[in-house]
Amino acid sequence: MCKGTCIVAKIDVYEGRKHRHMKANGERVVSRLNEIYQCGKKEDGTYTRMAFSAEDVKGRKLFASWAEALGMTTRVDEGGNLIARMEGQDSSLPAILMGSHLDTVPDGGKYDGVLGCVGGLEVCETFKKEGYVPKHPVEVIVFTDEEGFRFGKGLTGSSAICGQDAGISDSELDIYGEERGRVMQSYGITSEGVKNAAKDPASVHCFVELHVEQGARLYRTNTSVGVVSSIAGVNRYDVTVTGEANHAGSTAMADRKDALVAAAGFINKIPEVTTEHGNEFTVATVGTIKVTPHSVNVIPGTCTFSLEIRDTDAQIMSLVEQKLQETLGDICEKYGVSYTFVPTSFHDPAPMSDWVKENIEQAVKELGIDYSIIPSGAFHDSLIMTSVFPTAMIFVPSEKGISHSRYEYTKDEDIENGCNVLLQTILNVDKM
Ligand code: HGY
Ligand code: MN
Ligand code: MN
Repeated sequence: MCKGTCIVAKIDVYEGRKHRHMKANGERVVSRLNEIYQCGKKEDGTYTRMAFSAEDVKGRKLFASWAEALGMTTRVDEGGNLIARMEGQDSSLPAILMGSHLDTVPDGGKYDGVLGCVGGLEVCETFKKEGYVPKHPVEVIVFTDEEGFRFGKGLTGSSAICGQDAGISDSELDIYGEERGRVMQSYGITSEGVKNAAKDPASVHCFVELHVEQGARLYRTNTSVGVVSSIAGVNRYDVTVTGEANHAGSTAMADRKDALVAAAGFINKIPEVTTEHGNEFTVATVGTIKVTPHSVNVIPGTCTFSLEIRDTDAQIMSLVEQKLQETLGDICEKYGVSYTFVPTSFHDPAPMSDWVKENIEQAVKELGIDYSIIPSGAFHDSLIMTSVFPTAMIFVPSEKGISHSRYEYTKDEDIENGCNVLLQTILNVDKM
């Protein structure tokens, strides 16, 4: 099997007579990843493109300018999704969709999401440079607010395109106390308008998302490409433990109802309970925490934290939720405090579409690249897209499995491989 960048996507051109070789330009893709990364540069030296921020808007404008230079039309739908479209031979045919997201987590990396957008554009640019006109129209979508850390819910644009309630309102506040209605003005959208962004399923042939793995399976096995079998589900909860705020100097240890101590006891048990009742894919995380009154000399009266459970099996997710809740109940009883456990979002695990996945597998084989079939622990816009449109994903390795970090890195040759697999996949599905 070929490793590295020795591949050339081979296709029969649409007239079916001449044989033509097409190849994605890895250097151009890497250079664009770097350019978009610069759009996230902050004064504190981190690179963050939070959804709806000035940095994010700058990145989207740059992306749109590249698409327009190719003669693609661009528009922003009511869900805020930026859609670049290249017409095919027959504009009435359903479109082949590619894409991902440009927004990042705080202090995020260069590849997460951006690769799927820039890779999709690279497929269009290769077509254009080769004078190749696909049968179907092709669209590259930059989805709105995939990460969701700002308002605690992501996948906003893909939910809108799929006609699913994104669960948002203009009056909700982000973690900095800003109103959604106000911050979404940078995209020219409103929470009400987002409800009208559904794409007609009949207008879509399929969706293919290229992404970095964000885990270490490909890296550890030195495998060039992953064909994604399914995406883990993710359920989120807000947990509040309520004790008694009291004086930190004069309240004896035996007399305390310290909400943080109880919460810490529970959080400390999460790895054990999750491992016991889950499987190798099951993960549970507390990612945010706050106490009140938040004073150095007051025993915390309340402790509120997020809890997230992910797995590729919905039943295991329910079981782990139940066991974690029982554990929380036992610990709170021991400390004489109470708790609430409020579900905030549910996304079931989702298998990828068989026929699109098979087309990716066929593409990888045609290119002679080594690959494996793997599940995705991270979620992606494809998690939502697969509920309405035939959807599948291509992964390339993340060095040491690191992602959601400034240390996220994918080798240039892996980037090029991924783009060529995407190119060949699009050529294959275009024949159908
Ligand atoms: O959180 C996730 O899994 C995704 O990377 N946003
Ligand atoms: Mn991410
Ligand atoms: Mn992503």
